[in-house]
Amino acid sequence: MKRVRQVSLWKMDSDLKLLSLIAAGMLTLATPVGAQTPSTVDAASHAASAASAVPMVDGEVRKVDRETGKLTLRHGPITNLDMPAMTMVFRVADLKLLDGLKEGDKVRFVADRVGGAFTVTAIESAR
Ligand SMILES: [Cu+2]
Repeated sequence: MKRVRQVSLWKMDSDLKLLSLIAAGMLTLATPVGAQTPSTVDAASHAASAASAVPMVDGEVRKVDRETGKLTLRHGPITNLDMPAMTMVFRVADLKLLDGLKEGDKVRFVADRVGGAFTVTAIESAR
């Protein structure tokens, strides 16, 4: 369920804590009638188990724009987004993710849809 993955990634970014709370509320609404109202702890542990399921994707840096927090990547298939290999622009969840990145770098990264925008939530250099 896509929503659960988003909660887990939002949780990594304190700036998006509010969105996480909203998403947790949606999970509560999705609970079948008759079930106990899940606490926020339940939602968090759900998210934690889903986080490990989000795969790292191979990519290559095409452009780094620190002004706008945008990162252009040539990437392999992103299974959690049902996206084939392509070159495209991502937002980054945190400007710190751009530190040390430059055009031509081979990377491994995690991407998800955050607030409707394709967003890199984690990235590391690949050897
Ligand atoms: Cu893409």
